[in-house]
Amino acid sequence: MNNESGLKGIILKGIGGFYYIETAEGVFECKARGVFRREGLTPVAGDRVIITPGEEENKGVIDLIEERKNVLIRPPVANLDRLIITSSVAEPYPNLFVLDKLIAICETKNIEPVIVFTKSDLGSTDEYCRIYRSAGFMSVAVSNVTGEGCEQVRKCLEGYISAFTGNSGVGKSSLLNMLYPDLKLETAQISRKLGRGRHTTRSVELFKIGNNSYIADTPGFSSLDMQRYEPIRKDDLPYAFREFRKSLGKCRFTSCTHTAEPDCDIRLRLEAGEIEKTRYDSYIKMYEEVKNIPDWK
Ligand SMILES: Nc1nc2c(ncn2[C@@H]2O[C@H](COP(=O)(O)OP(=O)(O)OP(=O)(O)O)[C@@H](O)[C@H]2O)c(=O)[nH]1
Ligand SMILES: [Mg+2]
Ligand SMILES: [Zn+2]
Repeated sequence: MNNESGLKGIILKGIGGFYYIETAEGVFECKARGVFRREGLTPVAGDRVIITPGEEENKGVIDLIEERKNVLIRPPVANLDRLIITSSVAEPYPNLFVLDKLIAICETKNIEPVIVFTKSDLGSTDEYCRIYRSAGFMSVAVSNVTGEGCEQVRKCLEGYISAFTGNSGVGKSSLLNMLYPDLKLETAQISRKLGRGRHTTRSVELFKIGNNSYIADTPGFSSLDMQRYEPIRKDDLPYAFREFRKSLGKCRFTSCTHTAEPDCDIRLRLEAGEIEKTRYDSYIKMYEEVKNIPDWK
């Protein structure tokens, strides 16, 4: 492969086999070499690539996908520094189990989760924010009606590649439009009948913000999408709850699963109110899901 003529870039989006790649020489529309498909490697937004420009202006082919820092299936995006996990305190209401699962996936993929609660004009965000701050996360209440939290979210995107994720209808695109009005993303009214959104955003797209930040708007997921993630093995699970980590090694039994054992440091801290009940409950539920998967699998 001749990389002398290669041009470095980042995939902004992929549609129907074409990828749009931002380079120092503008945006190129590219196809991926067949070898990627044969290797089962699908280019996704956020991938850093090397392309060879073709004869036609601003067209080319992707020659190489650089090694990824991480990749998510839902939303399909690579090399994330931050995942902005968005829930709303009005319809659709937060599902803390889904939220904690997403956070746990972030922890295993070296992505810093930022927990955002939208529609603070319609309900109280206090308890939700308290839970996640106490667990050690940046947690922000926002409203596109009052503008609350806007600047805080904008700040935490600076200098990073971030993606917004959350249920359809929580207001991801609305929030992005408030932060960056030039984006003019499509948003929708909540369907009254279903009480949830209608998947207004249909594909993942990365946008460049300022000089060195990228943000991805993504379509909302359903909780079924979670099943497409490799389960976190039971031995790794306690590490995916960051507020548990300082207890690890302090339980009476070295093999403590933190579910029922006596003198479990995590359970002691739960009783002392240092660990949030909802977070611990999510751990137990995730543990139940994976406890019968043998270690060798
Ligand atoms: N009251 C209130 N409504 C909001 C707020 N943010 C978003 N909405 C409304 O919620 C609805 C859904 O917003 P979207 O931005 O389309 O939601 P989304 O998360 O992008 O949804 P998908 O693209 O389907 O995943 C719209 O009617 C918005 O006006 C908010 O802070 N307060
Ligand atoms: Mg949207
Ligand atoms: Zn324990």
